[in-house]
Amino acid sequence: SSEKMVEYLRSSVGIIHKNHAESITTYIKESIEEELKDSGPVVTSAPKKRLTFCVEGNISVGKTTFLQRIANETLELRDLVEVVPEPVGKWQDVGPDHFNILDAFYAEPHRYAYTFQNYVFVTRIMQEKESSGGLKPLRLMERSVYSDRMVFVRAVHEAKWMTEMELNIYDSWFDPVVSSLPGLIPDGFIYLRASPDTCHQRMKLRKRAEEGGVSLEYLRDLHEKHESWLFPFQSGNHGVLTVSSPTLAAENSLHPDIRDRVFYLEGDHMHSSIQKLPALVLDCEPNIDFSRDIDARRQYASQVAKFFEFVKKR
Ligand code: DCM
Ligand code: MG
Repeated sequence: SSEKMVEYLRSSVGIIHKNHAESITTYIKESIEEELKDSGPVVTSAPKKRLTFCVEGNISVGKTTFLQRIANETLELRDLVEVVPEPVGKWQDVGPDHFNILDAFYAEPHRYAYTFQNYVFVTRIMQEKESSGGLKPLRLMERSVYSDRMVFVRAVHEAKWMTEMELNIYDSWFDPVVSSLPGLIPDGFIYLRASPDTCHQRMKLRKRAEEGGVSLEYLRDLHEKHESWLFPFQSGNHGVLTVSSPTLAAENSLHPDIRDRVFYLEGDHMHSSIQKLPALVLDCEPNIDFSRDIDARRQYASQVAKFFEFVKKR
């Protein structure tokens, strides 16, 4: 019923659940107060684990805007949600010579694809470390080492910008390093989904200097990789991750607002820890404009809060 799902997601674009548009702040605050009540005296209770979600999606889909808007929806929310942006700034300014490796990669992909992906990984570890001391109960990270591996490394390898040897070297350290850094493993994913054409439009508007040469075709490749990883249809041909609906029990504990939007990653993967992780799929087509549409913002913020609540209870 993949067509059905696609149809559903298409038709649901723009639907605002007014009756559920309660403030995300109140919602999260109440659940945290409840949790504090439940956990008894502070001294005896073990420190509560923070939840981390990785926000995934194609170039220019609107991840940064989404994160800023969710985090700044209200003043109080800033105390509850920690946003960890993608370390693009570090990629544009490497070492004392201020080398821009993002630019070098797009200018000479054959030469720099491996070096760039290696550095992307290193800077994600740095970001994670910098943000891991925080006390906020919810952490939203822009992308992850998993999309690096599942989307970008696959795409640049298929484009022959990364050789067989370079891919083997990448794979030889990826798993061992990730396994030794549990902070890199999220509790779930939020997939911001839009067509490659929509992303291409937004990319032209944003005009990031380095991305002048990014073609619609490359965006299509990246889109396809996101889809076969995070979107709910059986894509056995890729041999990576597929997704399935939650079990009946899990589904019953899902709030109706997000029941049709949560799926589980399943299948063989180079890193077993992310099997069975839930993913929330959010449509980001042009008629969803976070910078202007307050209702859409509220609706999505509330869906994130419900997803948070659901994962917390698992
Ligand atoms: N990028 C990449 N490989 C990664 C992660 C990111 O090539 N593993 C690139 C894609 C974009 C930029 O970095 O050009 C991040 O921008 P955005 O957040 O808008 O996708
Ligand atoms: Mg961004």
